[in-house]
Amino acid sequence: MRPLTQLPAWDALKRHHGAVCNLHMRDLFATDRQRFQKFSLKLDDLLLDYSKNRVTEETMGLLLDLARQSGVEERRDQMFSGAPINSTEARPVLHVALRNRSQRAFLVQGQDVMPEVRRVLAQMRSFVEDLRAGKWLGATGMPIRHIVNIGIGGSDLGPLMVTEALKPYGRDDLTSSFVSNVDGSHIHQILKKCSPETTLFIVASKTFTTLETLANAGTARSWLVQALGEPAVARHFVALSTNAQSVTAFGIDPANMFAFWDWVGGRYSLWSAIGLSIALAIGFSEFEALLAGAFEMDEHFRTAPLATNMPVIMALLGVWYSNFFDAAVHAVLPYDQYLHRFPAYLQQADMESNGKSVTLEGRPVDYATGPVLFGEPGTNGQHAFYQLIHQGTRLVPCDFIAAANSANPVGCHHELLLANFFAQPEALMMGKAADQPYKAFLGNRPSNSLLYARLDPRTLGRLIALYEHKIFVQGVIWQINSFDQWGVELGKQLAKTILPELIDDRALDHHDGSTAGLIAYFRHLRR
Ligand code: G6Q
Repeated sequence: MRPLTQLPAWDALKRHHGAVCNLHMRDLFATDRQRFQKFSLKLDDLLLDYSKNRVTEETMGLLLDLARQSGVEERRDQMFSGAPINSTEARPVLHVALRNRSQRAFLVQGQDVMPEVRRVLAQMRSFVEDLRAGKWLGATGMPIRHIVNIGIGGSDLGPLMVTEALKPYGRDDLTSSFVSNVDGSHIHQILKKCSPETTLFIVASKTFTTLETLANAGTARSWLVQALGEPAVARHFVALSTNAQSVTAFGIDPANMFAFWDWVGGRYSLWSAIGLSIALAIGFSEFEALLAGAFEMDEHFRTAPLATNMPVIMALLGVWYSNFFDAAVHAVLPYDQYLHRFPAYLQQADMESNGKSVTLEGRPVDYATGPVLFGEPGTNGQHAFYQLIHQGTRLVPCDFIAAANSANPVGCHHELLLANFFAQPEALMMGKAADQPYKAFLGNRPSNSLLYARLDPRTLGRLIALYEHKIFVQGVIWQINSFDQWGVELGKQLAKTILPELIDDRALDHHDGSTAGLIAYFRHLRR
């Protein structure tokens, strides 16, 4: 593979950047009345307006050349064909198979995985329908009223974000909580609200070895057994995992386990059995609508030409700012309270996938890769960090996201919200002259706007898949493996070594001075 910085399009973009970096978007709009039409894409009701970016038609042409020269199409086809593109773990990357609504086969080592995918979906459907109909009862014959998902990282962030986003599709008599942090305060606060007789615990862990999840599951299990006795575990615990052996060893009946497979990455797993908490909250047909929305985006990504391919366009704009404008951050700003966990979810999806500095061939990269992603729902963010986006010294490309229709049309709240959604990108782009320098806004600050009819399961599915594929395309261009997470694995090991040192007074001299000093002081405070 030719190194990224030696591709002809890279060089051309560098030269082009020199020529266009001082153009002001205000002028680009003034001289081209068709700019919005030229730089926007529509997929049914989902609109991406990318006209408020520091690009010309030539820029987009060169960025598309970069995508072609980087082999984006070939790599995309490899992903869909089940090739082991997660090279450091020698695994295929097939979250797209989990939401495949067609009859197409997805092959892993020559074997179609779709029958197994459908089998688990059917198992989930029957469990969800029974529980929601009050047919799956707790050990004392009471219906389940509270679901507690115990998981962390990919086994938490996706289901939590979606359950929050689709709250209007939930039921008041069936509530959900998510325990992730190993800090005992997290589970303590949640158990306080639960009654053992009506609570179902979902232990969500791909590996079933994650320390945080096992500690929380163990605490939940003791709490339940203390109240209802050992046999109650079978009615109050289910597991979502690839590791049947450890699930059984933990004491969960394998009949209550929902499987998935090592070709599903943790941060791409909400479409798998890991989505059980979502399906319980919103019902199985709405869960299927979520899958169908993602499938629509998959089909678009798989078949649309690069120039009209939404994830590809968003990815290329990100590359333009990261690599040619040295933008180190990216803001995701949903004007939707229900999407309040969307930035946190994307933080993992993006930063765990593209926070890499070694190429697929093992060479250190000599260019920037994934940005620091952050965000908050509008309008709250406006009263917090937007100041820096408007007048700070850093370039912060933003994605503004909103639905035209609210799930709760209260008074004129939605119009007020959307007035801000339109005003902020306009102000960021236009800027404002003033007598006093501190009141002046330079403008020329780029953003995308995503606008759709309403935040329903289908649209959420489309949105998540849009970002998943954007991240994929960027990883291909940066020539990194977006699907491993050795930094996370390191964390899983490190704490294990220190744990015994907190419990007894063994020697600390193998640590650096700071760590040894901190542990010694901790021991002192605990005495
Ligand atoms: C995701 C990561 C990571 C993982 C958690 C939980 O892509 O691999 O966030 O999801 O570490 O792992 P388990 O599901 O195995 O408990």
